[in-house]
Amino acid sequence: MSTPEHVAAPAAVLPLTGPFDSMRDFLLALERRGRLLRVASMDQDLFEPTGFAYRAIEQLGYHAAPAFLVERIRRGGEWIDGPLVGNVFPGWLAEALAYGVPSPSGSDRALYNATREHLARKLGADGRWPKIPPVVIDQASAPVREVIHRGDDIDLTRYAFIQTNPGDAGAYITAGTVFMEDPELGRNVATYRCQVKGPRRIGLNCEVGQHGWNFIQRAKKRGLAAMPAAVVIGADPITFSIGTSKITGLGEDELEVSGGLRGRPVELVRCETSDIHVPAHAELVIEGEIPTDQGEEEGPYGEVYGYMGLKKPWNFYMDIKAITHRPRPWIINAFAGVTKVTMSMPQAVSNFVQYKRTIPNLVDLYRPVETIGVVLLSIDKRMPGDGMVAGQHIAAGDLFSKTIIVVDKDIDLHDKNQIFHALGTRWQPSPGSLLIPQTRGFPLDPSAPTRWVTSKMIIDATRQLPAEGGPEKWPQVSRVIIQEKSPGTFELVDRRWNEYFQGWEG
Ligand SMILES: Cc1cc2nc3c(=O)[nH]c(=O)nc-3n(C[C@H](O)[C@H](O)[C@H](O)COP(=O)(O)O)c2cc1C
Ligand SMILES: [Mn+2]
Repeated sequence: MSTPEHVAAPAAVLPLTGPFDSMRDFLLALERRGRLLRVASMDQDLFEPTGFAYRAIEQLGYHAAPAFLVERIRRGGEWIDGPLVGNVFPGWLAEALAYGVPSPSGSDRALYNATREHLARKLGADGRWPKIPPVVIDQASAPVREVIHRGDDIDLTRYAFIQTNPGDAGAYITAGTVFMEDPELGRNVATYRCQVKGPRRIGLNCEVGQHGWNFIQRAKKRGLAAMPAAVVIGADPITFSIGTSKITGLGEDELEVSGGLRGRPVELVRCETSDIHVPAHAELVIEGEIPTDQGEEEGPYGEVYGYMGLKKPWNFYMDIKAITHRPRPWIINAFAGVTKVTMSMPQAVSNFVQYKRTIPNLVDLYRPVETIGVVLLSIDKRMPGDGMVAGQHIAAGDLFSKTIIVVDKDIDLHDKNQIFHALGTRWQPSPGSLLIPQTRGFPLDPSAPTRWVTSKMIIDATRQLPAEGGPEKWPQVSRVIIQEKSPGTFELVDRRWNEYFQGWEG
């Protein structure tokens, strides 16, 4: 098989681990680890990429389903060149590579631990991430400016943006990083979905209260009828992910944190039509202007909870002034509500440090990738009430928490079997539950009809102490007895594992 023309650099010059300067280098590193599947073509008219994304998760699981790259798609009966790329953060290997764990190896769980420790070492004693400001390079040396379209030459429909779900209002830029600037606040970098509305117009869905929303309101107050912005496809994986997390406040530049995590600055280049600066090694940049006081309807769109959202009668839009890109840009699609769409580790690490201050006996904290709304935590239980105290801190502090399950420190939060076992054997629904009738919640939860408002449930599945109404003495876990009384058992079985199954066709 010949090398596809859009594979830019020969594999040998690519680093074996991150941080990477571009999404493309990161994906090629995944490919070398056997975690990127190339498919020659897919039929978008039958929503094949989305079908594939669902099936990959269903058949292989969230952690083993690979990233996939589709060379061309059939859309509206015509073949268009991609590539279109999905599931770009497959398993914990993806985060280990992206954040630059040295020689990442071992099981998915080992990679999770290694990445967490790698990032925890970067977090300052003050709980803040290191910062390195970006640098600006020459327009002439920026890969994202190899191809430039202006004026009538602009046609967004040329690129492999897709309608992810038949219920969506149309094709979307699902993983665009929106760059905005404000004279006082500086830069903002954030992912907001953008509906493709025509060859030179996109919707821009920054929800009320988001930093982007603030930036637009401030531009309007300054008297600007339209505010320049740029939507970037294929920013490097760390920059993309920081742009999707709430670890920077209003007026804090996401790129400085991205630089800090990368250990070297993000390289920027000036836009074609505005003073905004964008990552030089991105795949594609859409430059334009957002009217500050005019809007249009937008949506519906299949959102991250896995449900179709509501059509919005009024939403921002952007008129496109220029498109610049690499030759054959890689179009990254976030299959929202289907696959994992961003990297979560920095948020997880800083959350852990934050909660460790208020819950000193916190052992581990994990939001399962399978769903939003469930938060698992384990504690080193010492006092009656410890489980409920810990659960209430999380309920109050974590916007994404709705069902909060607290377990003892011997339970591995990544092992669903152990969580179910604790629910079945250690939890007494009364008094081990606390229903919070009304508090703040994440606004997209389809079960909560009033935005920002939700009820919550804390499940204290730690072994209840006598003072909490639990038994005088808890029996030992049988598996622990075999580990303690016969330490060679699991070692022997692991050693013979392949031998047992030799010639077995089950
Ligand atoms: C794939 C993806 C799509 C997203 N789409 C939106 C969106 O359409 N609107 C929105 O307000 N937030 C969206 N988010 C969440 C924001 O990116 C996130 O809240 C981010 O912290 C916002 O940055 P800001 O605080 O600078 O506004 C999305 C996140 C991801 C990962
Ligand atoms: Mn921000």
